[in-house]
Amino acid sequence: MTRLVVISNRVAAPTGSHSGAQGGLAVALQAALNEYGGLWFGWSGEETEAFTGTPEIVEGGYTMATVDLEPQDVEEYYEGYANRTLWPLFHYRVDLTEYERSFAGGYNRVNERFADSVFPLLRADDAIWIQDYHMIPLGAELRRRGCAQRMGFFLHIPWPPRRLLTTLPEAAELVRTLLAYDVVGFHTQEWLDSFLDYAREDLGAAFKDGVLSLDGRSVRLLACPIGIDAAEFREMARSPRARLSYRQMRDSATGRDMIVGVDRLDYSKGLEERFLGYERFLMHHPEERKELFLLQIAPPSRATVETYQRIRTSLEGLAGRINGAFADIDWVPIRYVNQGYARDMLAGIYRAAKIGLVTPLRDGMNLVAKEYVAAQDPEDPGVLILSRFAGAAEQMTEALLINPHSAEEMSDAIYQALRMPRDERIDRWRALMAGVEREDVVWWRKRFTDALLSAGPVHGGFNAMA
Ligand code: GDG
Repeated sequence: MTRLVVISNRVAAPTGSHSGAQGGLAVALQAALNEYGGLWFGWSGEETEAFTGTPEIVEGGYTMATVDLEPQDVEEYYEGYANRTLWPLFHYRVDLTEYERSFAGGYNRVNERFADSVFPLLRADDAIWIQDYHMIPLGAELRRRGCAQRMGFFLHIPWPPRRLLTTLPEAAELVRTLLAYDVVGFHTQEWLDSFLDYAREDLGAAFKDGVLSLDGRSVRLLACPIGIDAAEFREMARSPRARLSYRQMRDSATGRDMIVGVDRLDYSKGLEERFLGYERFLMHHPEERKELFLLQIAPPSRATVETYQRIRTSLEGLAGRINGAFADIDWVPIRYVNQGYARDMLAGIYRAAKIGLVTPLRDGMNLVAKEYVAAQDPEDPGVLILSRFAGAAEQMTEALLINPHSAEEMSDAIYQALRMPRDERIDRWRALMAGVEREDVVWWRKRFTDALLSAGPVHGGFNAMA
């Protein structure tokens, strides 16, 4: 039987536990690998003096193989090219993008090292699925080492518009490496269209029936929105720990309505704009002030990168200013929390919130929006307010869709959500939940792997840099 090999920057141990603090990608892939069995390869998250290339192996529901990286690798590949070049650029933030040759060099070097390390672990009939922007050139590196297996790549973040991508000195080279894959997947048609625009206009690629052709290679492009493990999440929302956190939140709310936001502390998530929109609401609706509060959970991420330190400082200032301006002895408008919570506790917190405020400025998909929906009480569901610029907005059209840059739109949506009759909340929630259940993580995984498996074995000879 074909084995699934997943390769991504970070991997999660095959423990099957739901209580750890994990990102959306980790949860989604664990669900896929547990069902399939297989191999998950990536960076251990650890540093070593001298790269050995020999993976450490952990066996469980699937096999986990990880390698340590040298400090310079981490600096140039992870903190540099991945987090300071590709992440901001692909989230349309040219103003925050750092264009350093050393970053690009480190990125290519580490992808070569990953290829060297994983290549001996591969079997002839594996289907290889490489994840995300850290590893765009890995497929090309594997092909160079003689890898003829079926290979797919999935991008978890947006693909930027052509005019923005052309600011990247390595753009053409990077895009050409994607031709090493048999299937390339994006969350939405919008990201796929942006990719296609660049490939056609700048590289002269042809496109017909979902297949992109360039330099004698053909790649199937797929819009394939990721979902959550909806059934698991719904169950988790009813678990004893979720009930406990639900009860704790309701008690501490003392009859007030809660708005919840849950995001990694990242500038793409629009946290400052969210606070400003909420402030606008407090200014425009003084009568509502003490009837609600905003709980913003924002565990720090990428804390060694300066832009992330800046956003943390700026948000603390903003929360302090808004609380200073509006708080009373018995009420604080924003509860701003910089730590992570176990997933089952999060499920209880989502369920206790009358409004889920998910307002990224740009987001590949956004799983929090789907988790919020899955955690609701079907008899008395809360309202999802969702940014038009999250990939999730393509599917979740029954949410209150807003432009997160507009404080007024956000304020109006909060008001509408608070006033929304129960019947309308139920109608919207049912439609949203049906989508979350139908297009869940298993659907996503199948859609992608079906396309990958039907690609057929590869006819070697790929050389992207030639
Ligand atoms: C990238 C793309 C795309 C958050 N706080 C805690 C916690 N989380 C979990 C959430 C959710 C996940 O992290 C976040 O997923 P998102 O999708 O919202 O965002 P990114 O981390 O930026 O993920 C994104 C995703 O990849 C998948 O393709 O949707 O667009 O940017 O699952 O629940 N989990 C726990 N404690 C927390 O405090 N346990």
